[in-house]
Amino acid sequence: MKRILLVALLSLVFSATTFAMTMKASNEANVIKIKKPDVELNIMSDNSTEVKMDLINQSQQPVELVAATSSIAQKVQLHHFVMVNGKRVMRQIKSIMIKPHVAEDLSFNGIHVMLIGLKQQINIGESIPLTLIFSDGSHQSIDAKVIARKQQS
Ligand SMILES: [Cu+2]
Repeated sequence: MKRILLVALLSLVFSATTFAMTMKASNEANVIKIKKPDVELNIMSDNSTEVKMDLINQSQQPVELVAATSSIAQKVQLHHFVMVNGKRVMRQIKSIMIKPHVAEDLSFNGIHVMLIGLKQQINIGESIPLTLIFSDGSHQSIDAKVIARKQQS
């Protein structure tokens, strides 16, 4: 009985260690370089706003941005624009593909990260915490700066 317990305990410790090592390795890799993360100041009627950034894939493999979280928003989605009855509307997408050695530039008018249900007011120049989760299991926490829409490039 004792032996079974010991084996179970050992395998638990081992799997926890393996998990920790995997997490560490994927964090150290930083395969995706994130440049110029900006949050749009304009808040939409549903208390949401857009985030843009440049995502540069420094690896040989395609990597997808699969999710994002922020402590200031109730939920965060990945969006693109589609035409519906002659109107540009935002729709949720499952992931954003970043090809090897390519910079995928997110924008307020194109593919973007959407902060939905803001828990607080945001002001120009403020830093908004955002965590990006990628298909290779890595994740990166960044600060996105609040800017006015006219400042976009
Ligand atoms: Cu959106």
